[in-house]
Amino acid sequence: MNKPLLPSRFRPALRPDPGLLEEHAPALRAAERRMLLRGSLSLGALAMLGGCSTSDSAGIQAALRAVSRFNDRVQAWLFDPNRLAPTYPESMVLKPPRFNAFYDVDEVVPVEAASWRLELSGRVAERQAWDLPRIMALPESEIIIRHICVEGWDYIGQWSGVPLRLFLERVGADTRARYVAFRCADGYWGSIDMATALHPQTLLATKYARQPMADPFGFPLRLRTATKLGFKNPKWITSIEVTNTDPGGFWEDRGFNWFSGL
Ligand SMILES: Nc1nc2c(c(=O)[nH]1)N[C@H]1C(S)=C(S)[C@@H](COP(=O)(O)O)O[C@H]1N2
Ligand SMILES: [Mo]
Repeated sequence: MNKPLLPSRFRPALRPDPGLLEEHAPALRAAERRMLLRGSLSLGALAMLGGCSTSDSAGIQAALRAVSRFNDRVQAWLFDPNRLAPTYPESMVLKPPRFNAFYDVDEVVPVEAASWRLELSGRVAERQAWDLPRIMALPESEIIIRHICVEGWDYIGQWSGVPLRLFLERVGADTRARYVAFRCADGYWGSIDMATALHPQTLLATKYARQPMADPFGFPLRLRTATKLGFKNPKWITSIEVTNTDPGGFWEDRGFNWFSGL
């Protein structure tokens, strides 16, 4: 049986508003922007690409996945590890932030700080799990950036925590590996490319608006990167793996473009 290309709760073909596109214009390089404005490829063209008829939905989905994987490679190649995403004044920060998950906010199961551990695996020298006091003792950075969800909403948020680069170096991670993968207390999982993991605006966040992060937003530890869409920012992280094998992700495995960069 075919998996649906997009989860039904998402409206099709949602894009950030034109103002947002303008603001993030440096990231949307010319070729990509042209494709976005033109309204993407036609189904017919995709079907031809995959060598199937437009009535063959499995074939179309296979073709779309092939295009998406191709896009991952192009986007990774275009990604400039030194370019910073736009930042904002503190006065624009939304308090509290806007919640989202693959379930409702009243179903959030809070994580116990005392028993919480961060497991490490894959291409890392250090194998011992970290507890929260040890994480909190690490140097902290702060970012005020725009969170953009594919559902078509966004907000300015203020996150702080240890830069992921610093953490990876501290645990002796192989930073030439391709992926950093995350597993979460709620069963969610996700992964990012190493260039994004090492980007200066990528944090393991423990605080929102300078306060300890509240339960619904990923207490005690979540990823917050300035260069990816909302779903690429796992909350309630319980394990980090450094790997060369594509780890996919909860939404990525349901057809969302894996790179999903801004
Ligand atoms: N563990 C976990 N992380 C997650 C999700 C989730 O369902 N579970 N949803 C993602 C999505 S789609 C979005 S938009 C953001 C929402 O983050 P926020 O609640 O802090 O705004 O979390 C991301 N990280
Ligand atoms: Mo999202």
